[in-house]
Amino acid sequence: MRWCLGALALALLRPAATRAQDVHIVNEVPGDFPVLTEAVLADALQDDDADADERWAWLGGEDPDDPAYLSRGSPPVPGRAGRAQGASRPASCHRPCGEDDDEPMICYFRWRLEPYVTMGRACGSCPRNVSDCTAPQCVTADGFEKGILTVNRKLPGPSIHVCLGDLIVVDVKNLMPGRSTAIHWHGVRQRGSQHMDGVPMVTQCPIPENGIFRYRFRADEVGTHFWHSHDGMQKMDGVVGALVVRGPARAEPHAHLYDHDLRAHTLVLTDWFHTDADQRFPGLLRRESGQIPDSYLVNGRGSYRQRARTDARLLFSMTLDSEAPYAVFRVSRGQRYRFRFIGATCASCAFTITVQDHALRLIAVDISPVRPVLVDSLTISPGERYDVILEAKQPPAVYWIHVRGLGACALAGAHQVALLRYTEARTAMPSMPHPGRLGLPRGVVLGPENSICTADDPAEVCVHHLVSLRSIPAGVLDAAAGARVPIEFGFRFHDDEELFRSGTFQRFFIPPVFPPASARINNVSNILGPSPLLTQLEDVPAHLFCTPGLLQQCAPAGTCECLHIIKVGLGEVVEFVIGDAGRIRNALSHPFHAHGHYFHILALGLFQPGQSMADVVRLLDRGEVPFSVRPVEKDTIAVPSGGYAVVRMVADNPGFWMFHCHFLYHLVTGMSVVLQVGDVADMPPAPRGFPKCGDFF
Ligand SMILES: [Cu+2]
Repeated sequence: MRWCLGALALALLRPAATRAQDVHIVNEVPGDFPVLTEAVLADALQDDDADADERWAWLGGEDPDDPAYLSRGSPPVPGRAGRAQGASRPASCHRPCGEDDDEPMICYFRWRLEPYVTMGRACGSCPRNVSDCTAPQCVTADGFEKGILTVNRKLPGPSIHVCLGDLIVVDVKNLMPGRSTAIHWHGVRQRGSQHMDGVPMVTQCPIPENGIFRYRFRADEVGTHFWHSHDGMQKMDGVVGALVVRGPARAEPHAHLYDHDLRAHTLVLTDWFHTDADQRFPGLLRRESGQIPDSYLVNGRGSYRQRARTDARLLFSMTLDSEAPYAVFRVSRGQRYRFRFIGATCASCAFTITVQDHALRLIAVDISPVRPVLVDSLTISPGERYDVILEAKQPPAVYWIHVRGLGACALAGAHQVALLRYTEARTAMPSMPHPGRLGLPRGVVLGPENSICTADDPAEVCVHHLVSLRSIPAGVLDAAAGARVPIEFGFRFHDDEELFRSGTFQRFFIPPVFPPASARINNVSNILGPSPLLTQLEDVPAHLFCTPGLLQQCAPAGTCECLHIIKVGLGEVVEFVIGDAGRIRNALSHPFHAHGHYFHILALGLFQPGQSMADVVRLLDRGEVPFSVRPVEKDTIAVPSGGYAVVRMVADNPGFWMFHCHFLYHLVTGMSVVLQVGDVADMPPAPRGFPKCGDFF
């Protein structure tokens, strides 16, 4: 059913303050939602001190890969050439931002989360008949048939492209049997909308099966963000997508450097198992062991080539090759394009992305615009985003875009390709052979793994050496911060006898190579309660909380599971020293992500032999750790393997916020803390009728 009737009804009901010509229903949306009533909208408008004349629109899931959409041309956006001429979609929240006649819109989405499949019946004869691969509701992934989880039967899920100041409203309906869910808006601080952060048992009750939860928050920060399930392993099975907020071109420091900033040039980069992500936790011993992805996907697309293996699967290698269409990114010769790379991966690896024969001018990291730097490859960890400018100045042709797992994912050969196609190209595929698992020459690398760029090597650029173009808040660069919080993360490895003692049930996972492990911060494996801290603090059982006495007993070799809250004062400048307890060089570079805040990257370092966190703190106290002069602001920082990161943030957003490693299997086994910013009295009250949950016995 199309929503024409609904639109008509709403147009009749609308108050005089809104304008009839602004109501547009742009496509088919799932039919079993309650209508977003005028009363709710009026409520929304009153709650936000926005202009009463605010426009609003309804959006379904437009698909940037939809051939019909592409044939109409991407909606124009301001670039150097100003407002481009072309087919604009007036109802879409994706529009030129900050034009004189522009006003904030309400951007409304309806999402259905449900189990689905790749290469299922919707895909007809794909890939034999390639046109079937773009049929409605066909999800190809890398051509390997498997069960997945989807939002509106898309992989990745619907992308959100809005302008600064828009109100984003997303109704999430959970149709996944036997699963709860919650959606986190990664990179959105949720100032004033703390209850919309989407973390089960921290900011909300998980959405139960058949339940609907309405997320509602302002797009108050320009930049490349994304969204993903923060419940269980759903993100790795497909519940993930892009969220991009654009601002006025006049406020964009790099607007003069590119001609186009197209929705179609957003790359959601995911890693991909050929099994359920759930099966990897705690993990198997004899087959599909560890948590190493089989491949990567670029905007949900790719192909898979069975890598050479020496295990039993070799017998089946002929049946595991699969071809599905690659993601294609179109450019015209002589034009300059802003590309947005989203590190939406989950496994315990960073990955690198390279575009054949095209250097990339880095202009933003997470939400920070930076002084431009020319690189050939970028290393991206889960949770990070990078914006680059690609100049289409090579001979018109088709070029490879290569994504390659690093560390353990490199050993496993996990990789993917996509295509950069000049519109003037006369061939469909690159003339160069498929770059395979090893990929393209990496050239100058942003974020080289296992390096903190101390060697003055021009082929290495590190994130703490980038220059932010934003002003630095008062106090961030002072000699001493208002408070210091050491965060030493690592693992406790368990022997089988201890782990499987009758009557004990410790949480663990089976990493590749190493013994069973639980993940920890400051020797504590964090657990959450049965009720959210933000709304039902009094319902969280007292015995779950880490107490000062218990924390003192949490020794490196001991077992310590409790609800780990670190409180900081509202408005304080807080310094985190995030250190790798493993002290192993060339291993994992854990990406730490803060909810509700951005932090400034002041320094990255490597622990010297025998050096402790306390030693580093002493160096900091003596001013012997050199700080970045204009540190970039990020919400996710990859801590060097065997090293540390020094970051500072202004704790100006009261609430309970997750602070955690963004490797999925580390998060679910306890590598997190909850930051309590301010007192409970500083936090906003729960919205009226907010769902509750908890124990009953
Ligand atoms: Cu980790």
